[in-house]
Amino acid sequence: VPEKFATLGLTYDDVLLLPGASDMAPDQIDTSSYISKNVRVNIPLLSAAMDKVTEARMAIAMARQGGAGVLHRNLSIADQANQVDLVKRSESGMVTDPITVHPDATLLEANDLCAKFRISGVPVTDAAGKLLGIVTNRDMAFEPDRTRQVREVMTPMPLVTGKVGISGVDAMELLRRHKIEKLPLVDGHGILKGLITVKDFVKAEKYPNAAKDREGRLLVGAAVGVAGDAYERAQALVEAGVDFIVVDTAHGHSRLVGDMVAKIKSNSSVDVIGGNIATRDGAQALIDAGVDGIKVGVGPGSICTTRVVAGIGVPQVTAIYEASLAAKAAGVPVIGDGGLQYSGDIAKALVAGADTVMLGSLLAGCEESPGELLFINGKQFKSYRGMGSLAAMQTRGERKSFSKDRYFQEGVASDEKLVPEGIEGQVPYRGPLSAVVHQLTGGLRQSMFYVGGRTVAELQDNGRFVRITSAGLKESHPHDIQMTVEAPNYSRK
Ligand code: RVP
Repeated sequence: VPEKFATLGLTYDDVLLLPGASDMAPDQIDTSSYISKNVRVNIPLLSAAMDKVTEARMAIAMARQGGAGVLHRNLSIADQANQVDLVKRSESGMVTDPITVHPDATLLEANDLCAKFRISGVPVTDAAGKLLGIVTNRDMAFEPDRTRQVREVMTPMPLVTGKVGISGVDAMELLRRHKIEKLPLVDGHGILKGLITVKDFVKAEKYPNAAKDREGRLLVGAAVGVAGDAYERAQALVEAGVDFIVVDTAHGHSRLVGDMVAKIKSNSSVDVIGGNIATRDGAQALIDAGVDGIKVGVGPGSICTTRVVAGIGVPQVTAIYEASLAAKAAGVPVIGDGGLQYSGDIAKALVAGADTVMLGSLLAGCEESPGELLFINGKQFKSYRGMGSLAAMQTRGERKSFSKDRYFQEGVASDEKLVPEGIEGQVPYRGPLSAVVHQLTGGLRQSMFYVGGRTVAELQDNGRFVRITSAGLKESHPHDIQMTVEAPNYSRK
């Protein structure tokens, strides 16, 4: 019988990592880890399945940096599957949705397009998207009459084209052999599906650490729920090529979650992650249901009010540790989800037993997150909200919420009856993801050096905590000084 009062719950601000004996050079550090049994990433970071954090653009950026994004599910099945498709087709340098021009457009219009998007040429397609030719700067340069139609000067089909899914090596070989700069990709019906350019290969070299699947496409995950057509959603995502599915709820220790995990697992071969839980028993229940990964976190999120509204939760370091006791024995990776405020919290999560961490607020301010830049008093912000906030759960005009079953409120008849477990707000704009991830992984590499762990596994084995008091926390942050210059990896909350 468990005791009425369980152990003392600790979180990130309650602990620090002890410095340990270290004899490594910084370039020997390997931050790769596992999201789930079969999905490996090069940095242990995931972007949260939230509608202000992860859509295709963020997922592409995360995978390029070596981590992965989990696409949120507050959108229709078709839209979410399309997002998976966008990530999978983006590859290391393919343009999935190229700018095109209609054959009846004038040269002036085509030229304006090239100038606007800073490109040197555009595929010509009809209304159905069928590739008819290509028009480049060179076709237009010697044509003084700008009112002529594109169809009169374009290089018409047959062009050198590639099939959708062509490998980078094969594409490069085609570009080289035909001495061309652009390779349109078409499907079996001649419909334009993408464009590979020489310029994009330079980009591929820019992301040497990208996290990719066996075919060299960027990794991506996607969230599903448990209610309504959640299973059909999972099937559509699998069909679109998703690498892992997260059965994503606020209470993963519920039979519905275990059943959904088992159902998806029985009919597909992608990894299935279950969550969220915050206890050893919760982790064990998911393991028994057959999960490939466990997501831990009840209430730690920056936008989350579950702990106040329902009085439920476990401080995150303890939650991760408890869950990992069951998970390690079963060989199932653990994701520490929510509550991270600084790069130092990543290593703390890993030492507690996580294999990767999931970030919401730390990434919501990036350029690649969905949503517009807000200007308030001359400062730049982006909006951020919990998936359990009223705004994310309510119906707005035509737009319904697809994700309120995360809080098991799919049956709530009207918006006034919803019980939110999250809030809405804004976070400072942080610029491109690459710079943010550089600081986060840079901090992690420092942690690994201090602890004396070359790999994530060594960090987990060698890391030890010291518990601190509020005086210790005060000493940890800058003190007795007025900060005048903003650091790229530190701000007072
Ligand atoms: P944070 O990184 O602290 O912003 O937390 C992000 C996490 O918070 C998400 O990955 C999710 O598990 C959780 N979340 C999302 N919405 C809500 C809510 O409305 N309560 N919580």
